Amino acid sequence: RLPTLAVVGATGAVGSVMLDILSTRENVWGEIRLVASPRSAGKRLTVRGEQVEVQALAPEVFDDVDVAMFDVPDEVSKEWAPVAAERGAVAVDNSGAFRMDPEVPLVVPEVNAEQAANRPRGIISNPNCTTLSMIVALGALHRAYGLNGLVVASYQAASGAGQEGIDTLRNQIDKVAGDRTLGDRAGDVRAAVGELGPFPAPLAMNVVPWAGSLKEDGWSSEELKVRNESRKILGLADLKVSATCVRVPVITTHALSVHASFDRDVDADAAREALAAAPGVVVQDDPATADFPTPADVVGTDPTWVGRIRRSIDDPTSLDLFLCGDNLRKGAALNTAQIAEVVAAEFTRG
Ligand code: 11C
Repeated sequence: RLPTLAVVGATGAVGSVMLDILSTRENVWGEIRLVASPRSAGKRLTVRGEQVEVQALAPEVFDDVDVAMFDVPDEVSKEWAPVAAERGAVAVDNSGAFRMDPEVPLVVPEVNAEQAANRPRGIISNPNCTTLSMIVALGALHRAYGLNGLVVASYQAASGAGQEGIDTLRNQIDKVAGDRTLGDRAGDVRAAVGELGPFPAPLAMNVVPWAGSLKEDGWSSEELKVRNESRKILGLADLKVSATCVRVPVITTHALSVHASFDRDVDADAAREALAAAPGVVVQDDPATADFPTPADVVGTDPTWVGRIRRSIDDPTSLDLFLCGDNLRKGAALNTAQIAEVVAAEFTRG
């Protein structure tokens, strides 16, 4: 019997990418049930070429479900992932609600797939999209050289803040487009863009050094997620991580500049080879022809793209690199689907 899947949050920004992914990857599912808030119940969405009616989130939707994916806000996951687990489903959760729970594995199949089987609460967490946009490549470098430190600056897309983030950036771009008077006086862009939506400053014609909420000592929640989740996924409890998370006027695909330090001396060519051989990683790196990944070229693709790979001038044990990953695909829906497929294989193995 093929396992039954529930997709909770099917109508959101990540949910619609999920339906596309479920329609294009090898089919390992029997029934696929679509679930969303009562507001969206009754809508019909297409998955695997078939129209499926969206059901309202309720305990009964998890009856006979084997795997339930959650692409919903933290507070919804916090309440409902345990309900799905109680009813016998394995919950694969893309929120921040359970990621640091020691009884919940935090899984990136290319890095630590084996941990998906150890899930005492019946819940598996999917990492934050910023962590996910770099961690597959860093996992490969860790296997080669032994990682001991990361200094990260992110360049995060508006869609990380959901459909509201996308709509806000598009509206702001519409407001400033074509106005050649903007951009050389403080405050002129702010006055032109209108609603700031989920961002604390204008995003069109700007960069904003903030994502998430305020935590201790001035760190943002996003910066702490990059640190704590990288440590947990790589199994490096003492990894030194400093992150500065920045929002840029890109619709989808997060980019990161990473300074990574290792236990051993590194070599840029050998690092390129290790990365090129790693599943889920593509190396695009020819400085002579200005060939490197950018969000505009990467969006809509599955791998983590890496370029600008250099050995640090002042430290032979460090590499500097630039990475891009589609935050809605590998950063969210794709990794969730991959985790769910790892669980599905348990059912089909019997
Ligand atoms: C962003 N990475 O770009 C965030 C969104 O913990 O899953 C995802 C938040 C999370 O704003």
